[in-house]
Amino acid sequence: MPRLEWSLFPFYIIFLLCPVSKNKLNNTNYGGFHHGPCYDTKQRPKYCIPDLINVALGKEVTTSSTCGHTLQKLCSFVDATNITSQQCQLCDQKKTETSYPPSYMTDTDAQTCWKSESGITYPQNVTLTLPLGQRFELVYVSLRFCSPRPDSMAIHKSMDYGKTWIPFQFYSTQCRRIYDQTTVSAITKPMQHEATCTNFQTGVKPLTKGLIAFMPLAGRPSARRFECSPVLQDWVTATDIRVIFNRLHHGKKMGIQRKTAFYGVSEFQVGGRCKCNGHASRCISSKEGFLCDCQHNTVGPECDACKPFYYDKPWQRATPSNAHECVACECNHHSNRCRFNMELYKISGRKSGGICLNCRHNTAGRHCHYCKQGYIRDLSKPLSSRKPCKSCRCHPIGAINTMCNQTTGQCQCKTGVTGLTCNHCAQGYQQSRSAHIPCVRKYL
Ligand SMILES: *[C@@H]1O[C@H](CO)[C@@H](O)[C@H](O)[C@H]1NC(C)=O
Ligand SMILES: *[C@@H]1O[C@H](CO)[C@@H](O)[C@H](O)[C@H]1NC(C)=O
Ligand SMILES: *[C@@H]1O[C@H](CO)[C@@H](O)[C@H](O)[C@H]1NC(C)=O
Ligand SMILES: *[C@@H]1O[C@H](CO)[C@@H](O)[C@H](O)[C@H]1NC(C)=O
Ligand SMILES: [Ca+2]
Repeated sequence: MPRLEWSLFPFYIIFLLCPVSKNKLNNTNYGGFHHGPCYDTKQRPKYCIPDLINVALGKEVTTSSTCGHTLQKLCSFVDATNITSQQCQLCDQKKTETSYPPSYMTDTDAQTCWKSESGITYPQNVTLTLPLGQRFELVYVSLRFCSPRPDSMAIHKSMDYGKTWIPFQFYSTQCRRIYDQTTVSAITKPMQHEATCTNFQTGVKPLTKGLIAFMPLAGRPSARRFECSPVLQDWVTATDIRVIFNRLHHGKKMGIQRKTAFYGVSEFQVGGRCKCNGHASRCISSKEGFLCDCQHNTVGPECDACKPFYYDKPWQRATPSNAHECVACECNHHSNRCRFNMELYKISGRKSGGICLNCRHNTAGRHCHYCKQGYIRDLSKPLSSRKPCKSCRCHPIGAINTMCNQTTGQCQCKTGVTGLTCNHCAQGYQQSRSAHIPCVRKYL
């Protein structure tokens, strides 16, 4: 794991979340003991987010220009402050020692450096496209240069895997001229999901190892309440990042010649978190990319669904005031399948909407909480036992059918028949040989 630029972002990492309400949560823990940031010390579910990771690491960057197709001379500075410390190198892709491929931007080595072709002049541009492979919530995009930083540069993002692009941030010494944007110093609420242009981080010095770091939430009014701001959650979400270098610094005074100047990047980092909807504190690298380690009985690549049988409440994103854990259906251990019903959920005062399916052990009902027809509750056993119901045992000849009154156990007897299970003739009746009319009136 490469070192992240922590020192730059301390103010940012500690952003406050929405105030936690005093509502007592009473979530039942259905499976074992829970550890980690998604549960509190009393085992109650808690809003949690995954760690920040460099999601660009090892990813392939596509560039519109890389030096060395043909032999070229590129000049850069050795000393960040000394304009006479210029040194020139040859770039030639035929040899590894003189190649500067795009993979050098996302490796773990700060010394290796990608270099564009030299002699690119405005309005020609150089683009870097970085597909992230999935959706992330971005905390920063940073570029470490091995050339002077660009005079004008734009960062765009895509949320649909590169179909459409949205401007993320502009950097320019001349925002109006290059990007037709005003130079913005403060971001107001209505424009907090819009790109702005700044001349910050555009100076020619340091001549080498300069940094451009963009933090999509920095200075946005709702950043402190990020978890409660769908606008900002959307704003930081991206599947791809594109950087467009629009104009180089150049000039005799600075000792930079157009012919040998280039864009060079040694580290392209994107700090991001997996999108787990507040239900995971880590995400795990797999063949399919990063997958959330979902808690709170959720599943899915972004913990965006309740796991099977946890359908008593509708799925919801967690917030700092309510973890919105998925809750198991209450089926008294007689079913492991259920479905959610919104009507029932509303009628219950938004408490419970699960309906158990295929109740076993002769049970029936939404919660498998009573006995099916022909059975009566065996009060000597708990409802959740494997035999909570016993057969009515209605007499096959004496009773009309196999069903009995579920509170009293009384079977429905034929005329002249009596007893709980309809097993003998009533007073004034005597047994016959007919199965249809088992008891007939006595003739005195
Ligand atoms: C929490 O739920 C349990 C049963 O699940 C109940 O006994 C307890 O009284 C509840 N506590 C509160 C504070 O509602
Ligand atoms: C600037 O670099 C040049 C060449 O490396 C060196 O001769 C000169 O002394 C340096 N100047 C300063 C002020 O360090
Ligand atoms: C980059 O330059 C190409 C042609 O050189 C142009 O078609 C494209 O629109 C430019 N892109 C941006 C974002 O300026
Ligand atoms: C069951 O028996 C009780 C008590 O006699 C009676 O009130 C109830 O109506 C009976 N239930 C049915 C479904 O017949
Ligand atoms: Ca590198």
